[in-house]
Amino acid sequence: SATIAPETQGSVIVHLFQWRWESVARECADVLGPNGYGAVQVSPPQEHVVLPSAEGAAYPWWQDYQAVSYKIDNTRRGTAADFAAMVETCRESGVKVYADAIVNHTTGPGRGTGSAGSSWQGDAYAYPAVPYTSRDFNDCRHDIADWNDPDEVWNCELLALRDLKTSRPNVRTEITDYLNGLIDLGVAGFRIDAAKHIPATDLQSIYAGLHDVPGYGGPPYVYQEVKEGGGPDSIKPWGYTPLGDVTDFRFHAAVGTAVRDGRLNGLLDAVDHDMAVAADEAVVFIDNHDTQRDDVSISYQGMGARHDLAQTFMLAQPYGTPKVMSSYYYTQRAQGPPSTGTKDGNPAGALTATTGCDNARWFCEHRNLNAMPTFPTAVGSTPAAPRTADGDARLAFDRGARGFAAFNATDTAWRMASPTNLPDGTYCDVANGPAACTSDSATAITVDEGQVTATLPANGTLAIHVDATPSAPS
Ligand code: LM2
Ligand code: CA
Repeated sequence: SATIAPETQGSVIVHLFQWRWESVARECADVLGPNGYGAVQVSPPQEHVVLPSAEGAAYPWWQDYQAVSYKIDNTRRGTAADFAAMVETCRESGVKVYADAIVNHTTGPGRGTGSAGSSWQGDAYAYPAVPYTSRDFNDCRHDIADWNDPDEVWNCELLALRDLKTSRPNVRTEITDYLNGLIDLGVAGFRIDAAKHIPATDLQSIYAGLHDVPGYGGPPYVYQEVKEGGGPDSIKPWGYTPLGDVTDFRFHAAVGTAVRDGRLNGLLDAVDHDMAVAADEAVVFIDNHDTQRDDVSISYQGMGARHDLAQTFMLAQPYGTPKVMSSYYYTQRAQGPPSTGTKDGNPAGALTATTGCDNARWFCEHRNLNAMPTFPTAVGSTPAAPRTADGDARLAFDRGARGFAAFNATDTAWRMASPTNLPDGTYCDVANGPAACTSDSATAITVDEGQVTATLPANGTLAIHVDATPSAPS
């Protein structure tokens, strides 16, 4: 699509949901860069509401989806300096930063002081720090009632969130300036939150003013949140693809459920025929921060290794730009991230490669995938060709002569022998280890006379490709 900037490494995105900027920076250097990630999606960086208690939680995670101003200093994830340092460190590690951009709306009702100290009055539609006043909001001041009517979907309120009148030039300029400030810091892409609730013509005008990303020689990568529902084409995912990519929820619905239930046969056909938009227009995911809470077909919490298998499958198949989910343990929907308890429910700052990730706090699902993000980069757009199946829940396929992957969505080991088009030789299993191995590593896999032989444990995976082969053992 037209908005894709040149890649530093692959295009795989990981969403480090609610991570502090300093933790993201460390992860870029220690884990994301070395394992082939192309980009990290970070939580919204703009000033947000601060809610000591709401819907049963102290400082719910969704504070961030209510914008008070476009200041990026002192969000719950750190200072403006922390943010800038993160972008720089990630860039040096070959990893782009994509920001979640809240541009459809500001806050819900009520009034208060935002994370950077700005006052806000949702009740009066007043945000002096931007500034926005009442005339900058759409006239329909009630929730969307008819979800098939574009006029309501675009111009009424989503969850009582004050709906910006993006037809106004000054509103467009405020948003463009906000995004440009992030681009000038090196941010290379945006998830456009609630894009479906903004007319495509308004978004087009907002994007038209965006700067090129310094050092990458092109505009930012844009992927728009457009959940498919009823109504005309103008509010469907394909109503927004002329402007940029879209999130394809069909993938989550089809693949998440099938992998959970151990139905792998037929999935390659499904991703080939049954998705909403073209493969190069879609961002795909097994779960995201919303589906984990509101539409749980599959998530790491409760599924464990089967969820890892699903995310590995997503990285092995050809449809869409994969977005890996990395989340945290919770017992209540609104519950915020694991906290140090020191300041306003801010997430812990001590996440490192060796501390912080455990099944009681941050799950760090992405680390379980090892160097699998190198796989889509190595195989490119080569189609998938099934090679071996054993029942419905065990499947192996080639990606041309460039990659081979196998999946065992059962609770018992699978002794697999499968033909492959990969050239004979030794490869590093990137689903289970780093892209660099030696021929005596536990993850070294041999293709001999066109055949791969291996034992996949319960819920196990295997993935080899032509760009990950052993160096000679020392
Ligand atoms: C999204 N994508 O288009 C985000 O992925 C999703 O997480 C956001 O909802 C939503 N759109 C708006 O940006 C979340 C969360 C809601 C929460 C909103 C705003 O799922 O529960 O709504 O953020 O913080 C909360 C209350 C809701 C209330 C609203 C306004 O849960 O009951 O509505 O605040 O006060 C009266
Ligand atoms: Ca709107």
